[in-house]
Order: sequence, then structure tokens, then C-alpha cells
Amino acid sequence: MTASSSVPVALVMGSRSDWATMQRAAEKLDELAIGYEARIVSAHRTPERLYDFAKGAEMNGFKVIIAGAGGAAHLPGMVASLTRLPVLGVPVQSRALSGQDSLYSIVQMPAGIPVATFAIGEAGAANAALFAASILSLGDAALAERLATFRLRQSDAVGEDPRDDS
Ligand code: RP5
Repeated sequence: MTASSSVPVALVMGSRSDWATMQRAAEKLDELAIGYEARIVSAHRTPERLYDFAKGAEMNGFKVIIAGAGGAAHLPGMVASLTRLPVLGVPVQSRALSGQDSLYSIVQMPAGIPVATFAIGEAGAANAALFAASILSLGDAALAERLATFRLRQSDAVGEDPRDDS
């Protein structure tokens, strides 16, 4: 992701094992026709890749960064420290502590460098994509319309009768 990008969202994650979770974000971005690039960028295994990505993100045309990681999840905070772009952090559910480690690592940023933090796991990944859509829709009327339609369809899909299984 060092070449110039024409897509607004960077979808980065600490490991290939995070993709099962982070693809929920990719699906929502696809649904809303928002362009993105997905890439593995590990804070501790590929620190130089992390640095190059985060320092170049704005110049490469990204507007929002979604960063997912699990365990001692430094990735979103490190990325946020290297760019002024909004960073949306997704705590991936870890095996040892069910993602509480990931959540606390991401959400407990000391004052000065913010990371918007979402729910643990797939719900967080999906919501990070929807939040990215909200941010981008501020300057994109067509996307704002697609987002409104998405919400209307979501509402329409919720029936009132709990016994109705159709
Ligand atoms: C973190 O360590 C990754 O974000 C991942 O959630 C976790 C485990 O990584 P693997 O051991 O599966 O590569 O860096």
C-alpha cells in the first residue's frame, strides 16, 4: 500500500487470522460501494511496514483507517500516532481472554491520540465500516443516500410479531 491509492478506506489488521473478523467490515464496505484496500500490517511483526503505511496513508489518498488487532493490540494506537486521519479500532476476539485484552488495549488510549473503538469481534468490524461510511458521507451525497437506504432496509427487515418466523 505504498503506491498512491484512489480508495478512501484502508482496512488493516495485525494478522491473517484477523481476516475472519475483519471481512465483516469488508462486506459492509462492499454493500455500500465504498472502495477499500485490505492489508496485513502488524505492529510488532512488521513495524517498518506499519510506519510506512501510517506515514503515507494521507498522501496515498486514504480518508479513514479501520484497524483490527487482537491480544496486546497496539496496531490502531500506533497507526493513530503516525497520521491525523481518523482511526477506527476493532478489537479482535482473542483466544486467551476472549478479546477483553484487545478491547482494553485499543480503547484505553492516553489523552492526546484518539482511536475510535468498537465492539469486540464481528459486530465491531461491521460497525467500524458503517462508521467509516458516516464519516465519508459528510462529503458525499450519493453515499449518504446509500447509507440511508441501508438503514431503511434494516428497519424494514425487523418484523413486529415475535412468533412470525417468516
Ligand atoms: C495480533 O495477534 C493479531 O492482530 C492477531 O489478532 C493476534 C494473533 O495473531 P496470530 O498469532 O494468529 O498471527 O497481532
